[in-house]
Amino acid sequence: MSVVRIERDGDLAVVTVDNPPVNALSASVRQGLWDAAETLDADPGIRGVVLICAGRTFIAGADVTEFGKPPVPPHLPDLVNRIEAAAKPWIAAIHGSALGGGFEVALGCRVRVAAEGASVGLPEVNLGIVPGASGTVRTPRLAGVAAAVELITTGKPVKAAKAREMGLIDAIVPGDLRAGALAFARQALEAPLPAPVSVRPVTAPDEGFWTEARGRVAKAAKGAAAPLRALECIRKAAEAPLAEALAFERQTFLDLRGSDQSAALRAVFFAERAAPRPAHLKDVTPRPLTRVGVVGAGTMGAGIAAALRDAGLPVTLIERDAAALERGLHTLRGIFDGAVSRGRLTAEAAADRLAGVTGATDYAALAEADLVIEAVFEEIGVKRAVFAELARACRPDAVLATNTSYLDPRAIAEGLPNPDRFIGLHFFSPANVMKLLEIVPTPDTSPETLATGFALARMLGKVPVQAGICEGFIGNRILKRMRAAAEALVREGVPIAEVDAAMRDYGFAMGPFEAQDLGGLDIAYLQREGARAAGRTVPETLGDILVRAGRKGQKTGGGWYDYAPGSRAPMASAAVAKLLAPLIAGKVALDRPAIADRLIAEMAAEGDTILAEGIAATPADIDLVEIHGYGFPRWRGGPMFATGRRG
Ligand code: T1G
Ligand code: NAD
Repeated sequence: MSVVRIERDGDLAVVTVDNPPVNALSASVRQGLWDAAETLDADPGIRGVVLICAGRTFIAGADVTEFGKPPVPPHLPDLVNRIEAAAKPWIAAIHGSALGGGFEVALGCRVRVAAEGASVGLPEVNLGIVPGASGTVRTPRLAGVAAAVELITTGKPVKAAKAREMGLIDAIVPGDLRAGALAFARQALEAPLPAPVSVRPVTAPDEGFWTEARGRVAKAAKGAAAPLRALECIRKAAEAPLAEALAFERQTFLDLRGSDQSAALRAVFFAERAAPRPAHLKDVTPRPLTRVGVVGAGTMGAGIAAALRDAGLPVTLIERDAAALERGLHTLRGIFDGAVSRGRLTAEAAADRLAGVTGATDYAALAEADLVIEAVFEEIGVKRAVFAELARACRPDAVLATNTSYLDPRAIAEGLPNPDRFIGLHFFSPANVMKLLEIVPTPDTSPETLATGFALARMLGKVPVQAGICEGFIGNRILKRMRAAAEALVREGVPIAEVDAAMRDYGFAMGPFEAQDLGGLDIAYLQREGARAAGRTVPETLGDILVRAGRKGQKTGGGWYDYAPGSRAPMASAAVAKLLAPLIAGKVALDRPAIADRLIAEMAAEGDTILAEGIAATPADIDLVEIHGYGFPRWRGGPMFATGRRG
């Protein structure tokens, strides 16, 4: 069947794009739309055209898979112009998402209407590019420069109601979109139509506007190039004639499309979409998940419970006693209240989230749970005791999961009846925010249980990555290696603050030493001490010396840095310099890019080892772990991509 079809409804035509899954603008869709404009312009029985899409969404954009290939005409900018120039006016009827080139096609239409749940956006900066078919030029003419800057430099889609307020769409159509759009079109054709978007005037803001916008956009971009380039395009659109602005946008688009950043962001885009549905589980049906239990309501347990509630799942929360349960519920309330005060959640929604949590100290409350996630203290004895309780209280087919960071899941599951339903689900802190979920099967874990882990990730909107069993799984293992390399640099004489600054310059929000001061140096220290107590040789680290001197990070007023009371601003520490002086070789001159290169190379080298051992399946998985669990700059693609390991 054709990807673009024409039907007639009296004197109106309905042009339907049907190119699953997301109606991307492949060459055949562009050609089909072009032909439709030609056919309908030549049809004397037709007065207007409604453009609508089949399936789950309006046109979601250019076909990203075509980016590396030679362009095939008709080119999208020409198509948008062709639709705008049609003798019979086109009306876009939007459902799902009109994104990127999809929204640009809608910009070529004379009028835009949308279904209630629809959203529109120009997400190109997320792919390291700018809109390439007049988005930066037509949007300011349609909705003003400020709205265009917000939409294009953030790349965030807006919902129909907000799009209507911003002037991006003309009307919201309740009920059946096709019928509503046809009725709207009939009425609109009775009066003079609004001017085509490209001929509408645009008001150029003053220099102060651009200075402020540049500062704000640069800060949010954290090193990504596209948002600032998009801003330049919008400025050109506001100040130069139409043709010049269109040419400038096209050139910027072509420049960026071939850039390293765009290649990295495209690789991340496809890796993220592949992650939730791994090929080896294609034919495996996950267990249904309707009731979930969480044991332990500390930092992680409360965060996991919040994530489950955000996805609409009822949660039973188990603690060891009433006081601990009260503390846990208090933490959980704090998470939802925080979302309310940041404007992310209404007070009613927060109350509803909390009402869906049942607290208990008796495991009998878990009798009906489909899945229970354990998040108690990181001690093998405590965890084993919890799983013994779960074995007694839960259904024999309930999936039982541990959130352990470092313990061997096989040891935790020892003696568990039906061990095929056991699995590691490693969330990251804060668990309701961080997107990464490491999924760790044991040799006994059944494919259904594994598939259920991935199904859970999909429900929670997480990025799941399967990891094999080793100390620290994928992410913490790489973190450990990177931290050791950072300490090695300090031993060679690189100042602590230079290491952190190098990683911030690279694109991380924080350097490795600042991050340890924030999280606390004691956790890793205790783990090393545990290993030493168990008879393993663990050489003394610089971090050990600091912890023994009482410097555990911000919470003790100092770690790698000093902190003034009440301040989070790191200050170089004379005390640290003195403690570490005997171990520092001298002073080496390494510039910041060289420092970052060295640490990224170490991360990638650990990635190689992890792949060789089969702990991770692909380099892309490792990159997803670093981007979604450890703040690796997305536009660099991850350590494996950045070091050329992804072909
Ligand atoms: N091109 C090709 N494939 C795409 C695609 C695209 N634009 N968008 C999605 N897919 C595939 C995706 O890989 C997956 O494939 C399947 O569709 C379902 O996606 C000139 C330069 C529309 C909100 O950035 O945001 O236009 O894994 O799992 O959750 O200015 O897809 O099934 O094989 O995400 O329902 C701008 C990106 C392009 C939109 C639907 N557009 N897509 O979400 O499904 S640049 C975008 C999305 C551009 C012009 C330019 C989402 C969605 P598979 P999914 P979903
Ligand atoms: P936490 O100390 O904040 O919370 C642990 C909670 O478990 C406490 O509320 C405690 O009362 C409860 N608890 C202890 N024994 C229990 C029992 N027998 N029955 C019921 N509840 C019990 O610890 P956390 O930071 O939330 O870590 C929990 C687990 O998550 C650990 O295995 C840890 O390694 C792992 N983890 C932590 C992080 C992190 O960043 N904090 C990240 C990933 C994984």
